[in-house]
Amino acid sequence: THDQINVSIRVNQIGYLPEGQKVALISEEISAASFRLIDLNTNAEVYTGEIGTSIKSPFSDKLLKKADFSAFHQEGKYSVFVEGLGYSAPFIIEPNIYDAVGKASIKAFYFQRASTALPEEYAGIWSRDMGHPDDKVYIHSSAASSLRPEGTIISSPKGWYDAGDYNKYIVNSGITMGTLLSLIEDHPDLITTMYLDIPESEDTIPDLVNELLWNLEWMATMQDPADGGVYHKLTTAKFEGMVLPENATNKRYVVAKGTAATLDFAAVMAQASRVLKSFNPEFAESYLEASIKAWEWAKANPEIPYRQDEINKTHKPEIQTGAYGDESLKDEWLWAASELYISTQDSKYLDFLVTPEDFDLPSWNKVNWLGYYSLLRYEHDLPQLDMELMNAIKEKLIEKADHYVTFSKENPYLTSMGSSVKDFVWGSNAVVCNQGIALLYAYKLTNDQNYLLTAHGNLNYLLGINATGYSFVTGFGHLSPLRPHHRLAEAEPEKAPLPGFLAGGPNPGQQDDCDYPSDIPDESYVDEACSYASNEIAINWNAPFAYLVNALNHISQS
Ligand code: 9MR
Repeated sequence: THDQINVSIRVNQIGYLPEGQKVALISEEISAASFRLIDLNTNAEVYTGEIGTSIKSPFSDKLLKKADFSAFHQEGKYSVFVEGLGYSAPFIIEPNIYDAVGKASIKAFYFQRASTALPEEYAGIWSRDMGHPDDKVYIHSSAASSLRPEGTIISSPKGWYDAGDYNKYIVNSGITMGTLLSLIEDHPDLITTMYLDIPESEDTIPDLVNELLWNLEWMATMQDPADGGVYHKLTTAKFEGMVLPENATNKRYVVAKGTAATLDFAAVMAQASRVLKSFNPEFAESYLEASIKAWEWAKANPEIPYRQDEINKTHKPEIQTGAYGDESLKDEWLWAASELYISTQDSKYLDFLVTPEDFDLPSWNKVNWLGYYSLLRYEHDLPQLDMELMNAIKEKLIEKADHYVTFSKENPYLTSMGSSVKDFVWGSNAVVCNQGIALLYAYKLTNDQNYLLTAHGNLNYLLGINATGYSFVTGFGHLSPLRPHHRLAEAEPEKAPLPGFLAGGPNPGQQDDCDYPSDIPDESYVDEACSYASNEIAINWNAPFAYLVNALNHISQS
């Protein structure tokens, strides 16, 4: 029987592509020298192979062994059997094996919608009543201006909840939107074929574009029409309890305009104007205007970081929610200038396109490479771009991608994740995804399969081949998070967690009060709702996951 599933045999718990690399990783000491592949429909043994020699884990003394069945291509449902251990989690071999998780990773954004009820027709058992109308949001004293003094009420509905909490933060929406808009620009066929089953599905606009519009419409309201500056966030003063949106009714504020928020906004709106051109020309035009206006505000206010502690010294009520404070703004300038240059081809932005000294992995506070990726995408349409700049971008990207490939071949998990211990930060799973995306850009430039293989290794890591044994996406895999730090889920703990969400992932920082099973960086994960530092969900983690899984899926099917 295969009822004793043993996750010490690590597999991609969703499955493998028939032609792809297929490896299981054995994370317990064993004497068996071979493994078997069992067809779960017939119970037949369909393949046997030798177990590889031990490889040391990069972060612990654990020894791991590979079971490689890449030579097996037959479609079906299988398990890896190892004498003494038992059966791995079941998995499928099929060409469209990532369709469902790819779709779910984007449908997750629908579940994060603020200011609307989610009918059962689209949300199934996760249907809910309307909450957070955000039609009466207060100007916080830190955001007061002469036309909008403290206490002024503005309307700022829609948007996505940032994460496990219910607030809406422009900086984090920035990288999230940039990543999803780039998915559309890099894989345009995807958008015409992906059906998400959302209220707008029957209109003429692709579902993915409609989903992005939900957040764009909110973002547009965060710009002060008087001067073009953008508020840093829309938030309650303190985090709400673990209750449903309809019961989370504390006063909401827009807080302090800032340069990072304004430049991120400028970048997103400029990129959105390109994507929307053929679907909604009116919005496309108004978003480009909003972008230019935001840029002008930033020019006049080039260094206004968001410093929550400082703000709280002089403004009331005290704001305790996510800070997303960023002291270094060079990268935001680069990103905004890149997107604005591509969308307007106005040469005034060219001066801001400085040559990269390094490859910086995108994260909410490091966004320059979102701009460089876009320049790479449109290089051939932009004759004015400096050759030296473009060469440096390629060189730095390839240098890093090569480093990732080398590391992935040496470490047992076959992933670029962990080439530096610093990879295991708060939201480390987004690091895995963003490294995968970088590898896909390197692949696009060179057609070198090693980059594609390593990017796929990162997907395998997220779906089970990692030091914890979890598939980190809710609802997908034999062992996946059941108690994410997610108010929408925790408010109704009797239900399965909302599906398609990537957990933050291993984080030895452990900045919460949970008990972790291990202090080792890549094992520092706990599937408990208290663990906002390792088990929260967030839009800026789901976006690169959606990019990685859908891009890999698209590449393998085209
Ligand atoms: O993703 C953010 C991480 O980089 C920071 O270290 C952490 C602490 O400031 O905050 C994370 O973002 C959280 C935000 O502040 C509030 N909403 C939930 C986010 C994910 O945990």
